[in-house]
Amino acid sequence: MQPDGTYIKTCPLCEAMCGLEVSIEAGRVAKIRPNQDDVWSRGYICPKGTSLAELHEDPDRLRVPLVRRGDTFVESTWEEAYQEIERRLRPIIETHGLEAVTAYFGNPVAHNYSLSRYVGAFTPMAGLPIVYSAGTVDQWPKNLSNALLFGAMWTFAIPDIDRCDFLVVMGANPHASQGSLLACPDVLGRLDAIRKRGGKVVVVDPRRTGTAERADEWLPIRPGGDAALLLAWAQVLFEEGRVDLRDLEGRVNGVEEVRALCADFTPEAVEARTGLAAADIRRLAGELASADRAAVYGRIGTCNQEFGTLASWLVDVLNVLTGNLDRPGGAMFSKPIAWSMTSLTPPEFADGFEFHRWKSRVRGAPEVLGQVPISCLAEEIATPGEGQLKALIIIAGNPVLSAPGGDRLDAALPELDCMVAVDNWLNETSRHAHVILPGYSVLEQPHYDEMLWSWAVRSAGKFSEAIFPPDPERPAEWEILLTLAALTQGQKAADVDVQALDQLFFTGLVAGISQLPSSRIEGRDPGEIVAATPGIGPSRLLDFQIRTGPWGECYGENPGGLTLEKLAAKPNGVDFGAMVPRLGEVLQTRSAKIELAPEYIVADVPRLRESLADGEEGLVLVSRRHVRSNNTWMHNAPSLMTGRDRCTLLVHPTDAESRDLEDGVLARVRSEAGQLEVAVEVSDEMRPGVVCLPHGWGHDKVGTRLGVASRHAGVCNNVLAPGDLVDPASGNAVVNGIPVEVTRA
Ligand SMILES: Nc1nc2c(c(=O)[nH]1)N[C@H]1C(S)=C(S)[C@@H](COP(=O)(O)OP(=O)(O)OC[C@H]3O[C@@H](n4cnc5c(=O)[nH]c(N)nc54)[C@H](O)[C@@H]3O)O[C@H]1N2
Ligand SMILES: Nc1nc2c(c(=O)[nH]1)N[C@H]1C(S)=C(S)[C@@H](COP(=O)(O)OP(=O)(O)OC[C@H]3O[C@@H](n4cnc5c(=O)[nH]c(N)nc54)[C@H](O)[C@@H]3O)O[C@H]1N2
Ligand code: SF4
Ligand SMILES: [Mo]
Repeated sequence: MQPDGTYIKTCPLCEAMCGLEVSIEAGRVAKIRPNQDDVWSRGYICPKGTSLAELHEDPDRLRVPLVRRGDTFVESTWEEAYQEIERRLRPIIETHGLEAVTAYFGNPVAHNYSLSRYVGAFTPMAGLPIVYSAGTVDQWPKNLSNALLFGAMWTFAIPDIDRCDFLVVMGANPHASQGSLLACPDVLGRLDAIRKRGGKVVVVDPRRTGTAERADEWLPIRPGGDAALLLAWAQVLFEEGRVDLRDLEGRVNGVEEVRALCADFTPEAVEARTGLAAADIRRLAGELASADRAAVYGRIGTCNQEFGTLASWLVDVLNVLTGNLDRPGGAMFSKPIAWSMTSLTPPEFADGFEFHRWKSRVRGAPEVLGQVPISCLAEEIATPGEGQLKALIIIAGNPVLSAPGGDRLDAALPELDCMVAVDNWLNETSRHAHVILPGYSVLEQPHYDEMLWSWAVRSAGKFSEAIFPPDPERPAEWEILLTLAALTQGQKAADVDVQALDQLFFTGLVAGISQLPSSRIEGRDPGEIVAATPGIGPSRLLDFQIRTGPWGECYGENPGGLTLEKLAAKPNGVDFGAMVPRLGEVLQTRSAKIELAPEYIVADVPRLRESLADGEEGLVLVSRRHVRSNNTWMHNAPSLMTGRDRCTLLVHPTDAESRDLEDGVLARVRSEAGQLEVAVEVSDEMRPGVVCLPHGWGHDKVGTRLGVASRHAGVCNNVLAPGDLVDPASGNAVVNGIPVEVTRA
């Protein structure tokens, strides 16, 4: 039994990475409090942080594998579960090849100690030609724009929130999300600080969110209007001679192309599409240019929409045109203590980024950055013919609820001959699996975020140990991934040697890194490095990432420098300061300059131009998040589910009145993709003409094991999202700005 005492833990639920103090009494969690001494979060947490105990103790959480027997699941040993996978997978691969097998990676992959470090090993080791992910209902447009502007898809410029004095927040609601592609605890407190030091915060959002409430100005934009607004801001800057690259002078290609592109996007020309007054647009361009330290920050509202790529790109364009990119108080690149696997250019893009290299079989959707839209998955399973998918490995994802057209996926999944879910719950997606393999709870494993520190506002880091030792019979998720990779490669379950596979992966990685000119171990003997890095699995990898990171001891090169052991000795974390200019280090474009006007993105501008005249007819639907909810999977934590129903349709009073809707009545919401019925919440926080549903609900499906969530089922907003509605350049789903009809049910 775990001795009584207080343990330090970093919350892995979102990008804020808050420090927690977990008190254990009599082998159980007695209390979870914010860790006031955490150097990074300094005592900040949100209500989800304290729910880790409920997640750990949830009687519905799976602790042993489940294997399907007809319509039910039976508990099995790990050996039996792996054998069942082998039994199902082998004939598929022998008959149809690996083209018939795919995987889907969900959001917790990015947050999980094991999965985040081994997902990059899994796909190549398994040899899967095509995989899917939640990325195409999320940040794919920004990945695309990063790839073309900076030469690196995971290199995000983030607002230097602690030093800027003018911040534009577009399509992000940190009041709920706690920051996204912006790791920063207590974003709202930091927005208050901007205002306190005399700065200004502007929120661009069709909804007057909790974030907008804390801003100086709210721009209730028409959904999808962001790219037009940003181009108009650029146009004003050029027209008024206020473009000033400052230190970026000579380091940017394409400024003149941008000038030409935005020439006809005057504030007047975009009024209709943005729904904003030209005078306000013009004034704000001036304020942006006048501010010494300013940043534009865009997040999911600028991605999951019709012009996702253009908007994501233009956010950085504005930061460049005002000379604020890579400048303190502007939009900067973090310098993580431990470099992330995502910073490595995938071999397929070693010679530059090329798109549309292949197309999806059924719809002909072009590949972008190695993926096609997640909405393709359903038809790839359901449509017979050469290349039809027969096997699916879902890793920490719930696409039946999270993907547009998830109802089609729900109908298609039972057709698979082999479906494996690596998941801790029997939920809307995993209920279709033949085998479910659970990972550890958060409290049963160590923690250090893999990729999130790459967009953190400070160069900080912290490692927390597991609090409860996991059952020794149970593999960690990295071991599960390596085993699944081996099974996919046709190995017999009984023969899989996880340690050997891990050694193969690690030695290969070290060898690759030792050849990178940008690496601190370039030219060193990889064998020596491997021998000097003890341990196994994610902790060994993390140790390597820290030791070869900017403050690392680098295998004798910098004695006294950081190692995992040294970091672990400081559970409250270490902090090496605020972001520093480092464009030269992060740029990976061939020109070694920022490519501000990439042809591929610019080619989408005419589509935007054509849309400028589109009027506002009828209602459109957008999504929202809530601080007490986390995508589709935390509705089973009782303490988060108290209070009023949060799965409601927000409707502006004038729209409600004209449709005979009032608070609490059921409305029928219909789109070209589907329909649902949901309770109305009349609210003037909506822009008129825009209605809003939260995402991640719809827990009324038969066959799940979610006692609490199923009593608060809610409805799945993705039933309304047409699967083929995508941002064409990136293939990212459009789940905001969907035309809907709303009537009283
Ligand atoms: N309409 C609409 N749709 C959206 C969005 C939107 O804003 N609007 N947002 C999109 C975005 S940004 C995202 S990221 C996606 C998310 O889409 P998904 O990633 O598909 O959904 P999640 O709810 O994050 O799925 C988490 C799954 O992982 C499991 N899980 C939780 N913790 C662990 C763990 O430690 N290990 C393992 N193995 N499993 C675990 C949960 O039980 C759950 O099944 O949804 C997208 N869908
Ligand atoms: N509590 C909680 N935290 C989370 C999550 C969660 O589900 N719950 N999910 C996590 C995940 S996976 C992600 S990706 C992040 C997302 O983090 P955020 O990007 O901050 O996500 P949201 O809170 O959905 O805020 C998106 C905002 O975009 C607005 N919007 C919609 N359409 C448009 C548009 O066309 N233009 C503009 N300008 N705005 C628009 C919406 O009204 C909404 O307020 O949050 C993460 N954190
Ligand atoms: S904001 Fe909440 S969910 Fe996010 S890391 Fe902090 S405590 Fe966890
Ligand atoms: Mo996300």
